[in-house]
Amino acid sequence: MSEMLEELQLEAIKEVLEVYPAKAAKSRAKHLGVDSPEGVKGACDTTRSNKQTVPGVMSQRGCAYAGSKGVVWGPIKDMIHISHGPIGCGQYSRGGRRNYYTGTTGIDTFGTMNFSTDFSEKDIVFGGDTRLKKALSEIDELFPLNNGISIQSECPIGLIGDDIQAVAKKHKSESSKPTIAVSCEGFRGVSQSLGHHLANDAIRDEVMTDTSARSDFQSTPYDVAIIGDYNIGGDAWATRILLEEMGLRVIAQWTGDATYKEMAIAPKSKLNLLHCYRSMNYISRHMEQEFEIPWMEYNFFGPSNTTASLRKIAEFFGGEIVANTEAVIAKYTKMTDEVIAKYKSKLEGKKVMLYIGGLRPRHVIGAYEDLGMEIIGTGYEFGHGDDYKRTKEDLSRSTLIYDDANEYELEQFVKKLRPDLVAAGVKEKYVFQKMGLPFRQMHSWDYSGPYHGYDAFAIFAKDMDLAMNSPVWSHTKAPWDKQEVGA
Ligand code: ICE
Repeated sequence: MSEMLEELQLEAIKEVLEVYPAKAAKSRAKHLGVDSPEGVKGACDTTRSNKQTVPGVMSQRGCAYAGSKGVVWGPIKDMIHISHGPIGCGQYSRGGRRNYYTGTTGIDTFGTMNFSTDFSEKDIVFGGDTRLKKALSEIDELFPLNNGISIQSECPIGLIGDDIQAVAKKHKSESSKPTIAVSCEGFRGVSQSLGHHLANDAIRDEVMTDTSARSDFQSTPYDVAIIGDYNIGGDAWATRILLEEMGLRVIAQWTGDATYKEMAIAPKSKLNLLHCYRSMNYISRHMEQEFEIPWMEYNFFGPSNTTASLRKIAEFFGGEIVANTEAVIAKYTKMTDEVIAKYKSKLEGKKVMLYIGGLRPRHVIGAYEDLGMEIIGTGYEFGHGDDYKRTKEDLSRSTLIYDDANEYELEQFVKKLRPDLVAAGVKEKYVFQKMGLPFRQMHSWDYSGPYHGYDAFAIFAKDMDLAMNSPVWSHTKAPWDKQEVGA
């Protein structure tokens, strides 16, 4: 059975490549492959990744600005993040990611607002520094409770060579509030991944160095920081509940529902808990080197991953934390067993193909498997070699691996492998739904969530069941179920 699946997967790659001109086929072949838990040297070891997308191809990737403003900086709620450049980037990156926060928007929190210097032709020709200066002072006048400003560069800024660092420095000295310029122009790098890195570097240089925020901090032996949880649909809140029940104190949440101060006090943590490795491994390594804080990766998708992660975290602290953790696991296992009992019979054996950004293509596998579902294909839009290496541990069968796949490839792979569910992003959603296939949006949880932790598993299971077993699919047919007419 597994051999048949592998054959089909290899055939799918071959068919996709046949259509390309020779040069493109040669290049794309390096990004596609098959791997399995037994595979000695499979696609997870060899796949080419983090390379420039072939020009002219419809990529699903984002840009450096998306990685910095949209992903890392945007969720810090009490700062104002001004998109420096034309209006579109700020507008398109506003709100869609669903990183929840508490506070009064427009007064002390600003997460869903769009601040922009709204560039026009004149600014491109004559430079935009004056416009930026004006915007910064307007911000302080209109929103006096902001706890700092970050300037997020869009493409034109780097092209025309404005000195935003100087503007930021001047504003910082005048306002005495953090003013942080990030040169995350969209054209830099090959995807949003460089934006994560640039954003981490700015946190390292501008926030970690601000010791005033942590000078009066009272430590406890159980202080942890959640790193790389963006609180999509409340994920970080669901995570926090479990860590607190274990007896740990969460002193910072990066960056979902975070404040500037939470960013600055993280060096006081005893252990950094890293959920999204891709977007925040840089700063975790930095804190390890600079402040000697160890970091640990964990995975809160589905009960199996959550339980294993809780035990790993507890082991670090030992003593009563271990006992507390076992009690937490016992308490929730009853509930998650009931969820599995309710949904497994309807979902067992269903085949899933995933295509997401830089973490979830491996992290969510276990959650599907807890429901008896099978992952037959997965890929990253912008994962690096270390992400693919980590993916291997999560594979349970022969799996098609695709890096930086485009619409054409995904469509062909789906037609060939015929999964029961496609779980990817909004750019893919309607393509597959129109093909008559159940689909779940795995970036912003399709208006649902949270998906992290035990309670959230009930939501995840219900969402997958709704997507797969909705009566709507009896009114439409996948292309391979249709009778050929007149052929
Ligand atoms: Fe990390 Mo969409 Fe988040 Fe990951 Fe990252 Fe992005 Fe979100 Fe996706 C993200 S930070 S926005 S877990 S950039 S869902 S890597 S692509 S898989």
